[in-house]
Amino acid sequence: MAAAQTKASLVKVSAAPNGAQRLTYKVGPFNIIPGQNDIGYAGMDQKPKVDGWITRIRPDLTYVNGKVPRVDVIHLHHGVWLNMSRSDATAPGLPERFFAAGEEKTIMSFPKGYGYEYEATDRWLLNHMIHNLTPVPTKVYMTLEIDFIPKTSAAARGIEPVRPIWMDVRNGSIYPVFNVQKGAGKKGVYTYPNDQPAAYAGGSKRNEWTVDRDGVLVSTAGHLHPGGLHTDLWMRRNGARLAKPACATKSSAEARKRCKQSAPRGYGSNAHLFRSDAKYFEPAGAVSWDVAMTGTRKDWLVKVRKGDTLWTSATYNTKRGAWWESMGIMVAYMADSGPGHDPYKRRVDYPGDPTHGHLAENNGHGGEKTNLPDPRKLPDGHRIGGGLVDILDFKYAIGDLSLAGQNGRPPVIPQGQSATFRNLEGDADRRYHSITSCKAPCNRRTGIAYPIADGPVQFESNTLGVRTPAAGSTEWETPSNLKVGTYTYFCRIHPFMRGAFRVK
Ligand SMILES: [Cu+2]
Repeated sequence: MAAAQTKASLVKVSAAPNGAQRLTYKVGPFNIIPGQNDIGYAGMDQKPKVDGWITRIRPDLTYVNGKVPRVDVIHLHHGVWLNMSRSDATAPGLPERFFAAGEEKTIMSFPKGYGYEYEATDRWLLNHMIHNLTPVPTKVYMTLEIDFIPKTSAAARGIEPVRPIWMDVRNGSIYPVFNVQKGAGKKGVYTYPNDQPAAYAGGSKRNEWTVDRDGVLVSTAGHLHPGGLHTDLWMRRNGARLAKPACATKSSAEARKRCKQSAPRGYGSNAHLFRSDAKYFEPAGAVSWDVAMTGTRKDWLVKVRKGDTLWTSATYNTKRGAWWESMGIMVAYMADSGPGHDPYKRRVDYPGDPTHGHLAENNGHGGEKTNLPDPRKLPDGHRIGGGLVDILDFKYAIGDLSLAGQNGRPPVIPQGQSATFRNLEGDADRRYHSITSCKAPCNRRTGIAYPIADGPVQFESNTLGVRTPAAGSTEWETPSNLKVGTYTYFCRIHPFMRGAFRVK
């Protein structure tokens, strides 16, 4: 992991609850090249100078002038903060992943009396994927707002340390993603890995972790991508059964109802610990980053024992579209001791609250009319047979809806043949593209909710580029079994890029 030491600076100090100071650091600036969508690493040369406790972290992204970029322009795909001085509990080959954020910008906070132990000698590394949805270069800072209690402060007395327990349906992968097909699962709802029998194909179950010592889970919240509905945290204890309180014997209807509601949830030896719900502010529903995840309540506190299995799953809506390169992550924080509830004796999976409200940077929803043509109504373009469609300078060379004349018309592929798309960008290691089917006419204004991968016939090139997070190839062939018709598509990475081809 080669990383340039990036400048970090403390830009603000203010008061925070429970005797903490709120320290705002900015890291960067990062030069964001046109269309960038790669993964980088940055050290942090400035952070608290004394040992202490971190009790809350809020991530953000800003331009050099301090403004928060619109999410349909610059997108925080993810930031993962690594503590290089410790090893990760659930993936011991990795440094400790102590905090992560995606575009939903979940705020992590612990109940009073718990904190992430910080040593001034800890080395931090930020793994970041900042995505430029446009061809316009810019500079951004990542900001990290930390509630910090120095060890010498009176407020530090009695704080119990917590460890991050990184639960992830693709745990251990450098780019832990999976694909969700439109229409997959049951009744438009798809849960990974439950609905994907080949998820781990004989390998270890990446979504599971065997608890390594007794302790108490103190908080968690999920991370999903657009289309995501919820992540769930479960626990399995060999031989354990959920208590069945004798609710029927209660004297009143009210008492019976209360009794049922507080009974432990789950099945077999599996106790349901928490569901982190995606609360969409997005008017179009579960299709964009205009969302907040719910986090556990302060009184959640779940006791676990050495040898228990924690497992997680991620659920997506598949009625509206396909969701390529999706994630399902749930970082839980665990203390070695303290009071807690037995999830086999009583219910612990009470709904939590969203960690924030609607964010103004999510106001560009898109979907308004534009001057782009409806490709179904255009005359035939070039007859390319099984030929090539090159992608260069953020354009599909033929069939791009932004082009005039013959080149802007849908090229014609004879039925039964395949044309080949090639990503010819000079910096294809940082500028990736895709060919992703969308519902015709697919010519409306770009925003966080438009276009989406909602083509009635699904096709997907995967991310064309040479290294992770791209799929490793710069070429993709159109399916040879397409029926006669005009097919519209977009680039998932730069959704202003739209095109069409015609099968005849
Ligand atoms: Cu692109």
